[in-house]
Amino acid sequence: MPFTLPQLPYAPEALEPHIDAATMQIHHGKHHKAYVDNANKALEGNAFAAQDPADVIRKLAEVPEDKRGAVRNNLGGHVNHSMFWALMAPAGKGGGGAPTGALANAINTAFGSFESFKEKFQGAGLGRFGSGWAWLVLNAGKLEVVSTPNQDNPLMGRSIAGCEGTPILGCDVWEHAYYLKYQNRRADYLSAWWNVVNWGAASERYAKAGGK
Ligand code: MN3
Repeated sequence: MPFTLPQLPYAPEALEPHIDAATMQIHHGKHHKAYVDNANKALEGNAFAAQDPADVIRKLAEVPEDKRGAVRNNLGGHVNHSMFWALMAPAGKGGGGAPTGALANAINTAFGSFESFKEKFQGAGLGRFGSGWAWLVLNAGKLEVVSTPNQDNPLMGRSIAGCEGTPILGCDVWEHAYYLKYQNRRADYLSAWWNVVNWGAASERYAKAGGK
């Protein structure tokens, strides 16, 4: 079965005013769709096309060399964006606030406080030159903040992505994620983004990753 574009779990305008409807429509319907289409093109007729996309990017080194670059960028993009939509929710309706339970405790242990975690995460997003992602990952039982270029994902491993771990939270810092509303003001986008973070979804990812 080919890779498919997941539906947004909310209306495109549901994240306003923090993320505008036009950005969501183009980001999901054009950018993410192109990653899906190009990943399908790259892996057409290949056994990897029937596998879980996250599993495929985990073993990128096994993908035939002539397809590896296209899979890294496009299947990486598909995995990253599928996760990104699910990690957001309308402000006050599942989005915003602060983490609770085990994830909240682990964030306090790893970073001192929720506030210092947010500073570190925003720093990772701001410090990423050009296009990429800021991540909160669970790596060997510990939470870490990392960032990757382009559509790399920590699941690809240190030798490819420059970092490793299971993503708990990820924020797209490509200009296409914020330019229509925020233009060059990536810091403003990152500050506003906390209003739509779905901490319930992040907690589920944390538990599934084996976080305690
Ligand atoms: Mn994007």
